[in-house]
Amino acid sequence: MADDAFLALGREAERMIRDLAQISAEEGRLIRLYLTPEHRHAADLVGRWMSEAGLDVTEDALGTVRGRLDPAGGGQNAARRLLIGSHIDTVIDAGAYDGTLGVIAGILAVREVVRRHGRMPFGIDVLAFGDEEGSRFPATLLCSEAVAGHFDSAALAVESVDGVRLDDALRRYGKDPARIGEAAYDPEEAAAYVEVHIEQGPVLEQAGEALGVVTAIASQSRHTVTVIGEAGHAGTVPMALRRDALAASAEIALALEGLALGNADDFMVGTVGKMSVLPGATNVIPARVVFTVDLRSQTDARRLEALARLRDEIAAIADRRRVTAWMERTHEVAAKPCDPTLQAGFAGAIAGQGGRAIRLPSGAGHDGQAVGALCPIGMLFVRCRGGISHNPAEFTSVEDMGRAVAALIGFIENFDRS
Ligand code: HGY
Ligand code: MN
Ligand code: MN
Ligand code: MN
Repeated sequence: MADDAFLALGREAERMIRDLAQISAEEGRLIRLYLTPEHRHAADLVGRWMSEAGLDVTEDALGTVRGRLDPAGGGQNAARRLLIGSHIDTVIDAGAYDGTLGVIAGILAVREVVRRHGRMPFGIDVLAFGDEEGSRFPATLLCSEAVAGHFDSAALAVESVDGVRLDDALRRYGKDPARIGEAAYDPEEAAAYVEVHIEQGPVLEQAGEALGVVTAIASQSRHTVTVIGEAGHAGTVPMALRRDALAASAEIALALEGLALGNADDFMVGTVGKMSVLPGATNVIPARVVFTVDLRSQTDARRLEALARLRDEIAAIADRRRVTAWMERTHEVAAKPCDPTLQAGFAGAIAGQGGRAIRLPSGAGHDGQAVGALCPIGMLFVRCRGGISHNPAEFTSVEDMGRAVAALIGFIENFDRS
Protein backbone atom coordinates (compact mmCIF):
# COMPACT_ATOMS: atom_id res chain seq x y z
CA MET A 1 0.00 0.00 0.00
CA ALA A 2 1.44 3.36 -0.99
CA ASP A 3 2.66 5.58 1.83
CA ASP A 4 -0.01 8.20 1.22
CA ALA A 5 -2.66 5.49 1.66
CA PHE A 6 -1.06 4.60 5.02
CA LEU A 7 -1.23 8.24 5.96
CA ALA A 8 -4.89 8.63 5.00
CA LEU A 9 -5.85 5.64 7.15
CA GLY A 10 -3.59 6.84 9.95
CA ARG A 11 -5.11 10.30 9.91
CA GLU A 12 -8.60 8.84 10.01
CA ALA A 13 -7.62 6.63 12.93
CA GLU A 14 -6.16 9.63 14.75
CA ARG A 15 -9.41 11.60 14.33
CA MET A 16 -11.39 8.68 15.75
CA ILE A 17 -8.92 8.26 18.62
CA ARG A 18 -9.30 11.96 19.47
CA ASP A 19 -13.12 11.76 19.30
CA LEU A 20 -13.12 8.83 21.75
CA ALA A 21 -10.62 10.53 24.03
CA GLN A 22 -13.10 13.36 24.54
CA ILE A 23 -15.47 10.93 26.27
CA SER A 24 -14.37 10.94 29.90
CA ALA A 25 -15.85 11.13 33.40
CA GLU A 26 -13.61 14.11 34.16
CA GLU A 27 -12.34 17.23 32.46
CA GLY A 28 -8.59 17.20 32.00
CA ARG A 29 -7.95 13.48 32.40
CA LEU A 30 -9.26 10.40 30.62
CA ILE A 31 -11.37 8.06 32.75
CA ARG A 32 -13.91 5.79 31.02
CA LEU A 33 -15.07 2.96 33.26
CA TYR A 34 -17.25 -0.05 32.53
CA LEU A 35 -21.07 0.47 32.49
CA THR A 36 -20.82 4.21 33.18
CA PRO A 37 -22.50 6.99 31.13
CA GLU A 38 -19.09 7.50 29.46
CA HIS A 39 -19.03 3.83 28.43
CA ARG A 40 -22.53 4.24 26.98
CA HIS A 41 -21.46 7.33 25.04
CA ALA A 42 -18.31 5.65 23.69
CA ALA A 43 -20.24 2.48 22.80
CA ASP A 44 -22.77 4.57 20.83
CA LEU A 45 -19.98 6.33 18.94
CA VAL A 46 -18.20 3.05 18.12
CA GLY A 47 -21.53 1.52 17.08
CA ARG A 48 -22.10 4.45 14.72
CA TRP A 49 -18.64 4.02 13.17
CA MET A 50 -19.29 0.30 12.72
CA SER A 51 -22.60 0.94 11.02
CA GLU A 52 -21.07 3.64 8.76
CA ALA A 53 -18.48 1.02 7.76
CA GLY A 54 -21.31 -1.27 6.66
CA LEU A 55 -21.35 -3.59 9.68
CA ASP A 56 -24.53 -4.83 11.36
CA VAL A 57 -24.31 -3.58 14.95
CA THR A 58 -25.60 -5.40 18.04
CA GLU A 59 -24.74 -5.32 21.73
CA ASP A 60 -24.57 -8.31 24.04
CA ALA A 61 -25.72 -8.65 27.67
CA LEU A 62 -22.36 -7.40 29.01
CA GLY A 63 -22.36 -4.34 26.76
CA THR A 64 -19.85 -5.55 24.15
CA VAL A 65 -20.58 -3.73 20.89
CA ARG A 66 -20.41 -6.16 17.97
CA GLY A 67 -20.13 -5.18 14.31
CA ARG A 68 -20.84 -8.09 11.98
CA LEU A 69 -20.21 -8.46 8.26
CA ASP A 70 -21.04 -11.63 6.38
CA PRO A 71 -19.93 -12.51 2.87
CA ALA A 72 -22.51 -11.81 0.22
CA GLY A 73 -24.93 -14.69 0.28
CA GLY A 74 -23.95 -15.73 3.82
CA GLY A 75 -24.18 -19.52 3.99
CA GLN A 76 -21.24 -21.74 4.90
CA ASN A 77 -18.84 -18.91 4.31
CA ALA A 78 -20.45 -16.92 7.09
CA ALA A 79 -19.67 -19.55 9.73
CA ARG A 80 -16.21 -19.79 11.29
CA ARG A 81 -15.73 -16.09 11.34
CA LEU A 82 -12.68 -14.00 12.12
CA LEU A 83 -13.07 -11.98 15.34
CA ILE A 84 -11.20 -8.69 15.63
CA GLY A 85 -11.41 -6.78 18.89
CA SER A 86 -10.07 -4.77 21.76
CA HIS A 87 -11.44 -2.64 24.58
CA ILE A 88 -12.89 0.85 24.98
CA ASP A 89 -12.60 1.15 28.77
CA THR A 90 -9.58 2.86 30.30
CA VAL A 91 -7.48 3.04 33.43
CA ILE A 92 -7.59 6.18 35.60
CA ASP A 93 -5.90 9.14 33.87
CA ALA A 94 -5.34 7.01 30.80
CA GLY A 95 -3.73 7.45 27.44
CA ALA A 96 -5.90 7.67 24.33
CA TYR A 97 -4.63 4.65 22.38
CA ASP A 98 -4.75 1.68 24.79
CA GLY A 99 -7.59 -0.54 23.53
CA THR A 100 -9.30 2.04 21.32
CA LEU A 101 -6.70 1.67 18.55
CA GLY A 102 -7.56 -2.02 18.20
CA VAL A 103 -11.29 -1.37 17.79
CA ILE A 104 -10.72 1.48 15.32
CA ALA A 105 -8.17 -0.54 13.32
CA GLY A 106 -10.69 -3.37 13.04
CA ILE A 107 -13.45 -1.10 11.74
CA LEU A 108 -11.19 0.67 9.20
CA ALA A 109 -9.57 -2.56 7.98
CA VAL A 110 -12.89 -4.32 7.37
CA ARG A 111 -14.23 -1.29 5.52
CA GLU A 112 -11.11 -1.12 3.34
CA VAL A 113 -11.19 -4.84 2.51
CA VAL A 114 -14.78 -4.50 1.27
CA ARG A 115 -13.84 -1.34 -0.66
CA ARG A 116 -10.99 -3.19 -2.39
CA HIS A 117 -12.70 -6.49 -3.06
CA GLY A 118 -16.34 -5.52 -3.22
CA ARG A 119 -17.19 -8.08 -0.53
CA MET A 120 -16.01 -9.76 2.64
CA PRO A 121 -14.57 -13.19 1.69
CA PHE A 122 -15.71 -14.67 5.02
CA GLY A 123 -17.71 -13.72 8.11
CA ILE A 124 -16.08 -11.17 10.39
CA ASP A 125 -17.05 -9.60 13.75
CA VAL A 126 -15.45 -6.50 15.21
CA LEU A 127 -15.80 -6.49 19.02
CA ALA A 128 -15.52 -3.49 21.38
CA PHE A 129 -15.19 -4.86 24.92
CA GLY A 130 -16.30 -2.63 27.80
CA ASP A 131 -14.21 -4.09 30.61
CA GLU A 132 -10.63 -5.10 29.99
CA GLU A 133 -8.84 -2.91 32.51
CA GLY A 134 -10.80 -3.92 35.59
CA SER A 135 -10.68 -0.28 36.77
CA ARG A 136 -14.23 -0.20 38.17
CA PHE A 137 -14.92 -3.78 39.30
CA PRO A 138 -12.34 -6.07 41.01
CA ALA A 139 -12.27 -8.34 37.99
CA THR A 140 -10.93 -7.98 34.44
CA LEU A 141 -11.81 -9.30 30.98
CA LEU A 142 -15.46 -9.72 32.02
CA CYS A 143 -16.75 -9.06 28.48
CA SER A 144 -14.22 -11.19 26.63
CA GLU A 145 -14.73 -14.06 29.08
CA ALA A 146 -18.45 -13.97 28.25
CA VAL A 147 -17.66 -14.04 24.52
CA ALA A 148 -15.51 -17.12 25.17
CA GLY A 149 -18.31 -18.74 27.16
CA HIS A 150 -16.35 -18.61 30.43
CA PHE A 151 -18.08 -15.81 32.33
CA ASP A 152 -18.01 -16.61 36.05
CA SER A 153 -21.48 -15.75 37.37
CA ALA A 154 -19.98 -15.21 40.84
CA ALA A 155 -18.68 -11.95 39.35
CA LEU A 156 -22.24 -10.62 39.32
CA ALA A 157 -21.98 -10.10 43.08
CA VAL A 158 -18.68 -8.19 43.06
CA GLU A 159 -18.90 -4.56 44.08
CA SER A 160 -17.37 -1.70 42.12
CA VAL A 161 -15.08 0.94 43.58
CA ASP A 162 -18.19 3.14 43.71
CA GLY A 163 -20.17 0.54 45.66
CA VAL A 164 -22.41 -0.96 42.96
CA ARG A 165 -22.90 -4.71 42.42
CA LEU A 166 -22.09 -5.82 38.87
CA ASP A 167 -25.59 -7.22 38.27
CA ASP A 168 -27.18 -3.95 39.41
CA ALA A 169 -24.80 -1.97 37.21
CA LEU A 170 -25.72 -4.15 34.22
CA ARG A 171 -29.45 -3.58 34.83
CA ARG A 172 -28.91 0.19 35.15
CA TYR A 173 -27.05 -0.02 31.84
CA GLY A 174 -30.13 -1.69 30.35
CA LYS A 175 -28.78 -5.23 30.26
CA ASP A 176 -30.30 -8.46 31.56
CA PRO A 177 -27.72 -10.56 33.49
CA ALA A 178 -29.88 -13.63 32.80
CA ARG A 179 -28.90 -13.35 29.10
CA ILE A 180 -25.12 -13.32 29.58
CA GLY A 181 -24.94 -16.91 28.32
CA GLU A 182 -26.14 -15.72 24.90
CA ALA A 183 -22.94 -13.69 24.52
CA ALA A 184 -20.88 -16.85 24.05
CA TYR A 185 -19.76 -17.92 20.59
CA ASP A 186 -20.12 -21.54 19.62
CA PRO A 187 -16.52 -22.73 19.13
CA GLU A 188 -17.50 -23.76 15.62
CA GLU A 189 -18.33 -20.13 14.84
CA ALA A 190 -14.95 -18.64 15.73
CA ALA A 191 -11.98 -19.36 13.46
CA ALA A 192 -9.61 -16.96 15.25
CA TYR A 193 -9.42 -13.78 17.31
CA VAL A 194 -6.90 -11.05 16.51
CA GLU A 195 -6.13 -7.78 18.26
CA VAL A 196 -4.11 -4.73 17.25
CA HIS A 197 -2.72 -2.96 20.32
CA ILE A 198 -0.02 -0.44 21.19
CA GLU A 199 3.03 -2.25 22.58
CA GLN A 200 2.98 -0.35 25.88
CA GLY A 201 6.72 -1.03 26.04
CA PRO A 202 9.98 0.20 24.42
CA VAL A 203 11.08 -2.77 22.30
CA LEU A 204 9.73 -1.71 18.88
CA GLU A 205 10.88 1.88 19.30
CA GLN A 206 14.38 0.71 20.25
CA ALA A 207 14.40 -1.64 17.24
CA GLY A 208 13.24 1.12 14.91
CA GLU A 209 10.21 -0.92 13.83
CA ALA A 210 6.61 0.33 13.61
CA LEU A 211 4.98 -3.08 14.08
CA GLY A 212 5.71 -6.33 15.90
CA VAL A 213 4.22 -9.81 16.26
CA VAL A 214 3.16 -10.89 19.75
CA THR A 215 4.34 -14.38 20.78
CA ALA A 216 2.49 -14.69 24.10
CA ILE A 217 0.60 -12.70 26.74
CA ALA A 218 1.97 -12.76 30.29
CA SER A 219 0.19 -14.48 33.15
CA GLN A 220 -1.05 -12.11 35.80
CA SER A 221 -2.62 -12.15 39.21
CA ARG A 222 -4.21 -9.35 41.18
CA HIS A 223 -4.39 -9.61 44.96
CA THR A 224 -5.37 -7.44 47.90
CA VAL A 225 -3.19 -7.34 51.03
CA THR A 226 -4.64 -6.22 54.37
CA VAL A 227 -2.35 -5.28 57.27
CA ILE A 228 -3.77 -4.63 60.77
CA GLY A 229 -1.52 -2.88 63.31
CA GLU A 230 -2.38 -0.55 66.15
CA ALA A 231 -3.18 3.15 66.06
CA GLY A 232 -1.11 5.22 68.42
CA HIS A 233 0.21 8.67 69.16
CA ALA A 234 2.92 9.56 66.63
CA GLY A 235 4.72 11.55 69.29
CA THR A 236 4.70 9.25 72.25
CA VAL A 237 4.94 5.59 71.16
CA PRO A 238 8.61 4.50 71.05
CA MET A 239 9.60 3.01 67.68
CA ALA A 240 10.37 -0.40 69.17
CA LEU A 241 6.85 -0.67 70.63
CA ARG A 242 4.94 0.25 67.50
CA ARG A 243 2.70 -2.05 65.46
CA ASP A 244 2.79 0.22 62.43
CA ALA A 245 0.62 -1.16 59.60
CA LEU A 246 2.15 1.15 57.01
CA ALA A 247 5.77 0.34 57.82
CA ALA A 248 4.91 -3.36 57.57
CA SER A 249 3.13 -2.74 54.24
CA ALA A 250 6.14 -0.89 52.93
CA GLU A 251 8.35 -3.87 53.80
CA ILE A 252 5.92 -6.19 51.99
CA ALA A 253 5.99 -3.93 48.91
CA LEU A 254 9.79 -4.10 48.91
CA ALA A 255 9.63 -7.89 49.26
CA LEU A 256 7.38 -7.95 46.15
CA GLU A 257 9.89 -5.77 44.30
CA GLY A 258 12.74 -8.08 45.34
CA LEU A 259 10.88 -11.17 44.07
CA ALA A 260 10.26 -9.53 40.69
CA LEU A 261 13.88 -8.39 40.37
CA GLY A 262 15.00 -11.91 41.20
CA ASN A 263 12.88 -13.33 38.35
CA ALA A 264 13.78 -10.81 35.63
CA ASP A 265 14.68 -13.69 33.28
CA ASP A 266 10.97 -14.56 33.15
CA PHE A 267 10.01 -10.89 32.65
CA MET A 268 8.46 -10.85 36.14
CA VAL A 269 7.04 -7.54 37.35
CA GLY A 270 5.36 -6.65 40.64
CA THR A 271 3.39 -3.50 41.39
CA VAL A 272 1.57 -1.97 44.34
CA GLY A 273 -0.73 0.45 42.55
CA LYS A 274 -3.33 1.40 45.13
CA MET A 275 -3.09 1.79 48.93
CA SER A 276 -5.48 3.00 51.63
CA VAL A 277 -4.16 4.03 55.05
CA LEU A 278 -6.40 4.32 58.14
CA PRO A 279 -7.13 6.30 60.20
CA GLY A 280 -5.10 8.56 57.86
CA ALA A 281 -3.90 11.40 60.10
CA THR A 282 -0.43 12.93 60.25
CA ASN A 283 0.03 12.30 63.94
CA VAL A 284 -1.51 8.80 64.20
CA ILE A 285 0.43 5.58 63.68
CA PRO A 286 -1.38 3.71 60.83
CA ALA A 287 -3.65 0.96 62.17
CA ARG A 288 -5.06 -0.55 58.97
CA VAL A 289 -3.57 -0.58 55.47
CA VAL A 290 -5.08 -2.23 52.42
CA PHE A 291 -3.16 -2.35 49.14
CA THR A 292 -3.20 -4.06 45.75
CA VAL A 293 -0.57 -6.47 44.40
CA ASP A 294 -0.27 -6.90 40.62
CA LEU A 295 2.18 -9.71 39.82
CA ARG A 296 3.01 -10.88 36.28
CA SER A 297 5.42 -13.23 34.64
CA GLN A 298 5.74 -14.87 31.27
CA THR A 299 5.18 -18.32 32.78
CA ASP A 300 2.44 -19.30 35.24
CA ALA A 301 4.75 -21.60 37.23
CA ARG A 302 7.21 -18.82 38.07
CA ARG A 303 4.40 -16.43 38.99
CA LEU A 304 2.75 -18.99 41.29
CA GLU A 305 6.09 -19.80 42.89
CA ALA A 306 6.74 -16.11 43.53
CA LEU A 307 3.25 -15.71 45.02
CA ALA A 308 3.94 -18.56 47.45
CA ARG A 309 7.20 -16.91 48.50
CA LEU A 310 5.43 -13.57 48.92
CA ARG A 311 2.91 -15.19 51.26
CA ASP A 312 5.82 -16.54 53.34
CA GLU A 313 7.44 -13.09 53.41
CA ILE A 314 4.15 -11.52 54.53
CA ALA A 315 3.88 -14.02 57.39
CA ALA A 316 7.47 -13.39 58.50
CA ILE A 317 7.12 -9.57 58.34
CA ALA A 318 3.81 -9.72 60.24
CA ASP A 319 5.36 -11.89 62.89
CA ARG A 320 8.41 -9.66 63.32
CA ARG A 321 6.35 -6.50 63.46
CA ARG A 322 3.54 -8.00 65.59
CA VAL A 323 0.85 -7.06 63.04
CA THR A 324 -1.78 -9.22 61.37
CA ALA A 325 -1.54 -9.49 57.58
CA TRP A 326 -3.11 -11.56 54.84
CA MET A 327 -3.36 -11.60 51.03
CA GLU A 328 -6.52 -12.41 49.08
CA ARG A 329 -6.67 -13.18 45.39
CA THR A 330 -8.85 -10.82 43.34
CA HIS A 331 -8.26 -12.12 39.85
CA GLU A 332 -5.92 -14.40 37.99
CA VAL A 333 -5.32 -14.77 34.26
CA ALA A 334 -3.14 -17.54 32.83
CA ALA A 335 -0.41 -16.88 30.29
CA LYS A 336 -1.62 -17.27 26.72
CA PRO A 337 0.53 -18.14 23.72
CA CYS A 338 -0.35 -16.58 20.35
CA ASP A 339 -1.06 -19.07 17.59
CA PRO A 340 1.99 -19.63 15.32
CA THR A 341 -0.11 -19.51 12.13
CA LEU A 342 -1.62 -16.18 13.14
CA GLN A 343 1.84 -14.94 14.09
CA ALA A 344 3.02 -15.92 10.59
CA GLY A 345 0.04 -14.06 9.10
CA PHE A 346 1.04 -10.84 10.83
CA ALA A 347 4.73 -11.40 10.07
CA GLY A 348 3.81 -11.73 6.38
CA ALA A 349 1.75 -8.55 6.50
CA ILE A 350 4.64 -6.64 8.13
CA ALA A 351 7.12 -8.01 5.59
CA GLY A 352 4.67 -6.96 2.87
CA GLN A 353 5.30 -3.39 4.02
CA GLY A 354 9.04 -3.93 3.97
CA GLY A 355 9.20 -4.16 7.76
CA ARG A 356 11.23 -6.60 9.87
CA ALA A 357 8.73 -8.80 11.76
CA ILE A 358 10.06 -8.64 15.31
CA ARG A 359 8.45 -11.18 17.63
CA LEU A 360 7.98 -10.16 21.26
CA PRO A 361 5.98 -11.18 24.36
CA SER A 362 3.35 -8.94 25.95
CA GLY A 363 3.85 -7.99 29.61
CA ALA A 364 0.45 -6.30 29.49
CA GLY A 365 -2.73 -8.30 29.75
CA HIS A 366 -5.20 -8.34 26.85
CA ASP A 367 -8.65 -9.61 25.97
CA GLY A 368 -7.04 -12.34 23.90
CA GLN A 369 -6.17 -14.10 27.18
CA ALA A 370 -9.90 -14.71 27.65
CA VAL A 371 -10.91 -15.26 24.03
CA GLY A 372 -8.02 -17.73 23.73
CA ALA A 373 -10.27 -20.26 25.51
CA LEU A 374 -12.58 -20.14 22.48
CA CYS A 375 -10.19 -20.04 19.50
CA PRO A 376 -6.58 -19.37 18.43
CA ILE A 377 -5.44 -15.78 19.09
CA GLY A 378 -3.04 -13.43 17.37
CA MET A 379 -1.83 -9.92 18.23
CA LEU A 380 -0.13 -7.16 16.29
CA PHE A 381 1.81 -4.58 18.34
CA VAL A 382 2.24 -0.96 17.32
CA ARG A 383 5.22 1.13 18.42
CA CYS A 384 4.40 3.73 21.05
CA ARG A 385 6.58 6.67 22.00
CA GLY A 386 8.95 5.86 24.86
CA GLY A 387 6.96 2.70 25.54
CA ILE A 388 4.74 4.89 27.70
CA SER A 389 1.20 3.68 28.49
CA HIS A 390 -1.42 3.91 31.24
CA ASN A 391 -0.35 7.55 31.19
CA PRO A 392 -1.79 10.59 29.35
CA ALA A 393 1.57 10.92 27.54
CA GLU A 394 0.78 7.66 25.67
CA PHE A 395 1.26 8.29 21.92
CA THR A 396 1.61 6.50 18.62
CA SER A 397 2.08 8.28 15.29
CA VAL A 398 -0.34 8.68 12.41
CA GLU A 399 2.14 6.82 10.18
CA ASP A 400 2.42 3.88 12.60
CA MET A 401 -1.36 3.66 12.99
CA GLY A 402 -1.69 3.73 9.20
CA ARG A 403 0.85 0.90 8.93
CA ALA A 404 -1.06 -1.08 11.56
CA VAL A 405 -4.37 -0.76 9.70
CA ALA A 406 -2.64 -1.65 6.42
CA ALA A 407 -1.06 -4.71 8.05
CA LEU A 408 -4.44 -5.80 9.40
CA ILE A 409 -5.89 -5.40 5.90
CA GLY A 410 -3.09 -7.58 4.54
CA PHE A 411 -3.67 -10.12 7.30
CA ILE A 412 -7.40 -10.33 6.51
CA GLU A 413 -6.78 -10.63 2.76
CA ASN A 414 -4.48 -13.61 3.34
CA PHE A 415 -6.33 -15.17 6.26
CA ASP A 416 -7.03 -18.84 5.78
CA ARG A 417 -9.81 -20.19 8.01
CA SER A 418 -9.08 -23.86 7.43
O1 HGY B 1 -3.18 -4.35 33.11
C1 HGY B 1 -3.04 -4.68 31.95
O2 HGY B 1 -2.08 -5.31 31.59
C2 HGY B 1 -4.06 -4.32 30.92
O3 HGY B 1 -3.77 -3.03 30.46
N1 HGY B 1 -5.37 -4.39 31.48
MN1 MN C 1 -5.19 -2.56 26.63
MN1 MN D 1 -4.45 -1.12 29.64
MN1 MN E 1 -6.12 -5.55 26.08
